[in-house]
Amino acid sequence: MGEEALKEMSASEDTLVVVKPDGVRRGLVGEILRRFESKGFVIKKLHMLTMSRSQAEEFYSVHSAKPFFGELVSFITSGPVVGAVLSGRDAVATVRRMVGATKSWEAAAGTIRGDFGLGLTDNCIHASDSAESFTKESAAFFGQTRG
Ligand code: FUP
Repeated sequence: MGEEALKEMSASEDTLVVVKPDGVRRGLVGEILRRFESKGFVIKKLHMLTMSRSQAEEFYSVHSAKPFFGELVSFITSGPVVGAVLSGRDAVATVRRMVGATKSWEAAAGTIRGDFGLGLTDNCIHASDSAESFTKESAAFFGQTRG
């Protein structure tokens, strides 16, 4: 295998995105996944579910001490969400760039949050911010699901 191909392989990583209840309610699942596929990411896992309260508390455990934790848990459990494991080059950072700033009204045009909303808690999509977060969040999200 050539040096470039080896570099490409080692740069590949996984990340988790979750289309939030507002994104699902507004019919944005296809559009959001299309952007990641068009960019070149491979969908390795895909699952729709409605999170239980305890699952949401585990998923958002890094925020458990924050004043907005209750609101976050209530919102993420308010309807079905779609989680996808995306695989590709520098996935964590690249997907975060495609997602855009947390405050949707400030997010740059061309990003998902910049193009599809004005919310904060309801900002269409979650994406892991590190490899460690990916490991924790996907365990909370996929739990015992197979494959
Ligand atoms: P991000 O990684 O961009 O999703 O944003 P953060 O980790 O900063 O925030 C986690 C979630 O909490 C986001 F969905 C936004 C939400 N949030 C609030 O609801 N209120 C706040 O004051 C800050 C963040």
